[in-house]
Amino acid sequence: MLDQIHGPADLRSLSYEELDALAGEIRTFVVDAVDAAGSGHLGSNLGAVELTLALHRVFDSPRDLILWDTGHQAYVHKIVTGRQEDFATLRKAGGMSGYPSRHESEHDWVENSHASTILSYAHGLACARDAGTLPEVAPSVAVDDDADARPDRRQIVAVIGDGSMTGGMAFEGLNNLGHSGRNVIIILNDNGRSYAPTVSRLGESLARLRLNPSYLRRQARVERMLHDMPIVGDRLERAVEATKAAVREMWEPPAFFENLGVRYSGPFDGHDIEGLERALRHAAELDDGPVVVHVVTQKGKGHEPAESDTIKHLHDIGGVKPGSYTAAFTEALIKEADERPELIAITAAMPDSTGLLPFGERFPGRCVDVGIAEQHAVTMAAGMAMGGLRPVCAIYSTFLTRAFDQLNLDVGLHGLPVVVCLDRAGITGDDGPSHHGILDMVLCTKVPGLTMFAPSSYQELGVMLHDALELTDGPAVLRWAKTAAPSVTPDQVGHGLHARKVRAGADVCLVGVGKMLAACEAAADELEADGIRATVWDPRVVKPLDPDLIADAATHRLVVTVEDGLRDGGVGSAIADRVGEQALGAAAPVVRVLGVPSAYLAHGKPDAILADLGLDAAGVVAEVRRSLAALG
Ligand SMILES: Cc1ncc(C[n+]2csc(CCOP(=O)(O)OP(=O)(O)O)c2C)c(N)n1
Repeated sequence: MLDQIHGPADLRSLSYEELDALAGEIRTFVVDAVDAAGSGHLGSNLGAVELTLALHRVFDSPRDLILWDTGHQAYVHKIVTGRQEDFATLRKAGGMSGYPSRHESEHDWVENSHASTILSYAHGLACARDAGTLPEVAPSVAVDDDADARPDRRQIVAVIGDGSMTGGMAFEGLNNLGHSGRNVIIILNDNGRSYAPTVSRLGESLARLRLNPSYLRRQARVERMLHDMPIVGDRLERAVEATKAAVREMWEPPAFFENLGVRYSGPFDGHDIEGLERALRHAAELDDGPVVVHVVTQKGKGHEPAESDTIKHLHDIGGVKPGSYTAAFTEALIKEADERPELIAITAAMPDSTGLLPFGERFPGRCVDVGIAEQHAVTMAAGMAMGGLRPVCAIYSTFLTRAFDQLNLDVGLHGLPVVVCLDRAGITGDDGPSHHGILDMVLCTKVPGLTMFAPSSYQELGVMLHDALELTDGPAVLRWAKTAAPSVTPDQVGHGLHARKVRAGADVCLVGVGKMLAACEAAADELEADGIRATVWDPRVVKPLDPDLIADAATHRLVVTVEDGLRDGGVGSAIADRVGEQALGAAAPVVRVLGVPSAYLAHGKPDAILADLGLDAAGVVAEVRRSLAALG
């Protein structure tokens, strides 16, 4: 049946039995596609199959706007909006994105995969709709036929998970939307999970609500009553009020939403298409402000390995690999925590992929999951440090940009010893532009008093975490890539805030930041075969820069710096500055800075993207040859 679905209109003629069969086919398709891609989001998509089908049958996308928070759960949306064949290239270079993509389809509006944004987008789009500036889209024939019963208004439908509801922006959006009274339908896709179980009292209340049999019976009664009534005027009003009164009596979430000016309806079974459609139609008929439709889904539904994965219901596939920087962090953190009872680890809803799960098992009560709330995590860490604890925040590099203000002012200005550990730094690849961790060095190196480390091996990470925790008068940041970490001997490990000279040569000085050290060493080998002798430095600490590194670099006529972060304003440009000052009055060396350009880089394999940018051994060799030739 799946091959008959070329667009949302093809769904509308199907019976509920056919839809159930289609849902099964879609699940098999998604599992196979993620398996073939070797990466991708699984559990979240398997849980959203029926919801997506119901949304596309009730609403007329793209005339109605279906907006996905984070976007990792939009595979089914892609499947039913004509992109089945593109799944063969899922997350591959030049192929289909793992998130909604405006370039791919008119059904996709938002492609930023940082969480908790969708209520703000929805509010803005509702303002544009109400102002009449939203670009026109003709209604599709099928929906036009039965649209008479509904207000002639383009619907704005924002789908947000219970995990993403824990983010500050979502609360800000909800508050403002409720106050504005704009008509927006919010689908709260509640599976009780972020990556890990969702950490929030609202989440707990939602769970109580959805698990309480007497509530559900009463809810079902009210639902039946609503369903049996002609949907007009006063009587609908009265029925809705009855629903509200019924749920308000005892349960907090409805009151939580309604106190903010947002109607609440639910909870509805997110795998019952017919019931979902009824709920969505009712929501569409309301005309007095935003409404939350609370939908209960099961993450990973219909795929045994996902259903039985108690850690993350196969949110995505793959885990922490032995020998990775993340594994080194886990090991080092546990070692440090053994010695430092005041050490606390903090995660923003990602305890598994940041390597904190073994820490949490070993030290229950010393691992805090704050929800998808990076800003709060960093300022909470500031408070902890003020009070004498030693917080270590484990965050993906790309998500720290959310909390830069907090790092700069709440932590930095107060000179607090907070340690921030950034995983997935550099070019991350498959997830595309919103997930590359390329801003961290540019941003963090501007925070006064902050020390920043970039480990180049498994062993360095442990040494650096220890040294970072020894600092007591300001923040420290460590950043590392997802890739395997080189394993080195004790004599290949530095110490303190010193850079490490890896080898000496008179013709060129190569400086390789973090994992780029390996590219510089390989380039030095290749150049040596050509008679070009290279010095190689591992800066280790990218702020403050070691004066010995600067002084030595300044004795070469050519310096080439290599980093997997943004080139402009990054470590290389700071080195170039300092080398220029050092050589003042003498013949200053030429410093070539290699790094990532300011651009939204599409998805692809990290090594291939780096190679395209000249950030591999071959790129370094080419740069050295070109520059030496120009110098004559
Ligand atoms: C700002 C930010 N922090 C962290 C993440 C990583 N992340 C992606 S999906 C996700 C969990 C989302 O949970 P939920 O919204 O409930 O959706 P579900 O996958 O459970 O359907 C997290 C933490 C992110 N995308 N954005």
